[in-house]
Amino acid sequence: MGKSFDSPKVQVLKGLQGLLKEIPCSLLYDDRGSELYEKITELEEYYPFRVEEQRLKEHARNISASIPEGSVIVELGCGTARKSSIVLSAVQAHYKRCRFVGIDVSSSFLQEAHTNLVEEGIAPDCIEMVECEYMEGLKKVRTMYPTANLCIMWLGSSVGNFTDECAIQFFRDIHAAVGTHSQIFLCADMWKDTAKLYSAYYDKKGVTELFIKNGMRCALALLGHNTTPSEEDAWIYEVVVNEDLRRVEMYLKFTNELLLPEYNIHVRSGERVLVEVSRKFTVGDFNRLANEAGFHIDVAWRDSMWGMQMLIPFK
Ligand code: AVI
Repeated sequence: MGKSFDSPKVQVLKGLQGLLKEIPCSLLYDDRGSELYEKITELEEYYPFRVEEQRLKEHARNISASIPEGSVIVELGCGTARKSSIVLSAVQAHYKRCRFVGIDVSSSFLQEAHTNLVEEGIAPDCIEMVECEYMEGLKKVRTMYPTANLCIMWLGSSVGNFTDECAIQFFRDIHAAVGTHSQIFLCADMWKDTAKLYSAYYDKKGVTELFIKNGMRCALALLGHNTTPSEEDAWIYEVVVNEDLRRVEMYLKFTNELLLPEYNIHVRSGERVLVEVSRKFTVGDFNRLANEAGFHIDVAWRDSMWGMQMLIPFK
């Protein structure tokens, strides 16, 4: 796949011109994709969302105690802040005060997040929202708070959708944007029973299939190719739980060929395009990743289903 610093269109081109075809998973989250993802989080089979919320509730007190007093809690892609509010309430109870900055590209999410946090009892004058891409947002927050410890929350196990190379670069970019007075608090899904993984990504209602097809539609639209419903019906959704790479792979198999000669793209009938991967970590996998990115794991809360970790940059 193209590198994440390529434009989305270049990433799509590189991904579809290669031998093993793929598209960048960042394209899954247009408005329709975000709506479908919300529906995925409500599916019976999709355990990650619920488990993460439960674990945050169980460990909120200990998590808050690992965030130094006076820290600014910054959430990347805060959405409606439903999960971060669990930690924020605990921080407020622990220190009698908490300061929060939500970063998101969606202004409607930021407004909703603000309302939700106030409803949860977070003092309105302690909440700020920054409508931005992540790194730009982090640089702004560092300018707003030049000396405070920044606790950067990255929830939702999104690290699972990154390759090692991209995740390492992402952590390094965070470090470069905010410096050493910072920590990252994130959740990562752990490797588990393959049948459980398969059904989480191949749900009976077919919502994940629609989500994946929507991503492919967005990718092709970037190349000026608007797909028809019958073209999309000919894409078969396939899920592979790859035990060697410890990841769930979500493919679309094309049963009709796709020819875009102006871009040198030819997806043959029967060929699969990898649309998304969701990695599931072991403790060792995650330790290696953090280490290579220049962070060490300070505290972790883990069980066989889920893992949450606090990362601190090496001095
Ligand atoms: C956002 N991310 C952590 C989800 C996951 O589980 O990898 C995206 C997703 N794709 C299909 N279902 C959910």
